[in-house]
Amino acid sequence: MSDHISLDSKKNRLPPGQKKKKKFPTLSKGSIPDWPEDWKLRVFGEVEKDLRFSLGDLKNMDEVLTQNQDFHCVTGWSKLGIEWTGIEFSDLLKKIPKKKRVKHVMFHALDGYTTNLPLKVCKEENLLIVWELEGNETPPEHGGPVRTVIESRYAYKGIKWLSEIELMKEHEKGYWEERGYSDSADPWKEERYSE
Ligand SMILES: Nc1nc2c(c(=O)[nH]1)N[C@H]1C(S)=C(S)[C@@H](COP(=O)(O)O)O[C@H]1N2
Ligand SMILES: [Mo]
Repeated sequence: MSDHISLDSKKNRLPPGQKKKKKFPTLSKGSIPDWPEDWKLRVFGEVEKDLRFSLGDLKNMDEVLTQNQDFHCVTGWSKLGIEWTGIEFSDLLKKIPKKKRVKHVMFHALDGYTTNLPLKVCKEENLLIVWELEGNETPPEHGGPVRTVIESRYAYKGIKWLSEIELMKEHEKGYWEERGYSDSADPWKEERYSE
C-alpha cells in the first residue's frame, strides 16, 4: 500500500514535528541493567502497606489485554502501531489500598531512570504496564521484561526496566524532567522542553 493512503496518515496519527520510522529504534540513558531473578514490582509511598507483584502475579490478572499504541520520542521520531500486552495501570491501581491524598506518581527503573506523571493522567490515559511486544517477551533493549508505555505523552514518560511505582502527595520531577524536558510532554502540543 502506498504511504499516502495508509490508515496512519488518514487518521493523522503523526504529531507536529515528528517523522515516522518503520523500524522501532531504541533509546536509553545508559546500558541495559541486570534483571534480578527474584524481580517483583514494588508499589510504595502513600499506601496502607507496601505491595509486591511478581511477573506471574501480573500475568494472572483478569484484566490482561493486548493493545496497539503509537510511540513518540521527543527527539523527533515516531513508531506507529506497536502491539503491547500487559495491564492498564488503572486496573493495577484498583488493587492497591492507597491514601486519599495521592496526587502524583513516580516510576523507578533498574537503571536509575525515573519519570513522573499526575495520578489523574495515569488513571485516565492509556498507561500500560507491559511484558509483551508484538506477541513475544519484550526484549531487554526495549525495556523487558516489564516496562510502561503511554502514547498520549512523549515516550520518556514510559519507563523501561520498571522496578517500583511510588504514590506521592507532592509533585516531583523525574530524570529528563529535571534536565529541562517538559513535565507534561504532550506531543500534540509539542511540549518538548520546560519553559
Ligand atoms: N529505564 C529507562 N526508561 C526509559 C529510558 C531510559 O533511558 N531508561 N529512556 C526513555 C526514552 S527518552 C525513550 S524515547 C524510550 C525509548 O524506548 P525504546 O528504547 O524501547 O525505544 O524509553 C524511555 N524510558
Ligand atoms: Mo525519547
